Formats: sequence, structure tokens, C-alpha cells
Amino acid sequence: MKIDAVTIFPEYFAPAQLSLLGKAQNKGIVDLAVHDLRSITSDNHNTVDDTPYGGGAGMVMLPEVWGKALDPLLISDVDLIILTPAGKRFNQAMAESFAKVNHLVFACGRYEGIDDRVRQYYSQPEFVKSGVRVHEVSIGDYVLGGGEVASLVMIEAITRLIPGVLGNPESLMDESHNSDGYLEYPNFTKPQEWRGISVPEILLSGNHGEIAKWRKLQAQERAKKAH
Ligand code: JFE
Repeated sequence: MKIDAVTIFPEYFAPAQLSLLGKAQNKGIVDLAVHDLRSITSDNHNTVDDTPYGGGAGMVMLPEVWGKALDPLLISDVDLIILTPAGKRFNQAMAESFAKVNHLVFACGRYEGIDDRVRQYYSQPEFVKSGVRVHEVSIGDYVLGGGEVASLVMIEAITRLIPGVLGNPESLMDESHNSDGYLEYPNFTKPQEWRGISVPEILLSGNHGEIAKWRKLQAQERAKKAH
């Protein structure tokens, strides 16, 4: 999978070189390119923002700069993800569907976000015909300083679902049970007793049928408390 991220803070993507995602890049399964939006600017001050029409607080990112950055990336068969707190909420189903695509482009805004005409422009029928799909996505109901951290969250959730990225495909198999609330049972490892607290006996029984039943019950109890 080809992934482009466009940002004025490329350093936010340094953690993408670590762990599973870093290895996936070394293996050639994921090809992540981070583009510095400032390098696209042509004025002496590297301006990327201006005051909002209609007034109000803060600054808005210039469509001209974003157009120059995105035009060469949005050729065909590509999903453009514009991060915004007003977008569709990212979830596991969305991660699974994005894990199947060829090319993702993350537009990471700052300030009060990107001039809305950027979204409008790449949503036009000519782009739809050439396979450009635009998505406005939020990772949750809180306001971040910009789209970088949200993109990193999405990239991690998506890329670990690509075949060959996760070392052990069995840990992905269990996640498919998530819709029945199977994923969120409590886990235990050695030692059998720690600071006076014992591992539940059932987990030492070797009875896999009973263990599965117990885990399902535990997950359901947790789900009741959390949601
Ligand atoms: C940007 C900002 C005030 C945006 C109305 C670009 N889930 C999620 N939370 N926050 C974001 C995503 C996010 C994504 C991109 C962003 C926040 N900001 C900051 C500040 C109002 C805003 O939009 C700029």
C-alpha cells in the first residue's frame, strides 16, 4: 500500500519508522511518504494560511498551497482522507475497508483547518471518474491541534490489517469476533499469583470450551460497564 501524508510538521510521523509499521516499510508492504507542505510554498515567508472570510477566530489553510501539494498525488485509484473533528467517526469497520485500498493520501491540516474548496474540488465528477474518493474523517469527539496525530492513529489501525504486516495472523482472527464482544476479555500471564492476586482458575484448567465461555461472559460484563 502506498501512503502519502501532507503536513507542515513532517516530524510528527517519526514514530511510523518504529515497530510493526517500520518493519512493514522495510519489507516493502507499506510505502509511506511524508510531504512537507511548506516546501510547496513560493513566497518568502512560506505562507500556508490566511484569515477566514466572514471573520472569526484563527486562521484557515490556503487552497492554492494544498492544490499544489495534492494534484501530483491524486492521479487515479486513490482515497484522500481529510482529517477534521467534523468528519465521519473512524472505527474498526472503516480501518478494515481502508486496509484493502491501493493508495491513501492523508491531508493533515492545522490552525482552524483547510479551506473547504479543497474538499469540494477533489470531490467533483471528473475526479470521481478517475477514481479519487474523498473522505472527511474524525478519530473521536475531541479537538486536536491538527490532523497529524489523527493520521498516525489511522495509519497504525489500517496497516496492521494488511496481510504480512502483523507477525501472527491468529491475533487478527480473534478480532473478527469483536462484533460479538469477544475481544475485550481480561488477559493474564506469569506469574500465577502476583502481589496476592491470582489468575482465575478456569484459565489454568486446559478446558478450552469453558475458557471461551468464561471469556465471552467477561467481555460482555466489560462492555456493559464501558458503553
Ligand atoms: C485539524 C481545529 C478548531 C479544527 C472545526 C486541522 N478527531 C479529531 N479531532 N481533531 C481533529 C480530528 C483535527 C483534524 C484536523 C484539526 C483537528 N485542527 C484543529 C481547531 C476547529 C477545528 O475544526 C486543524
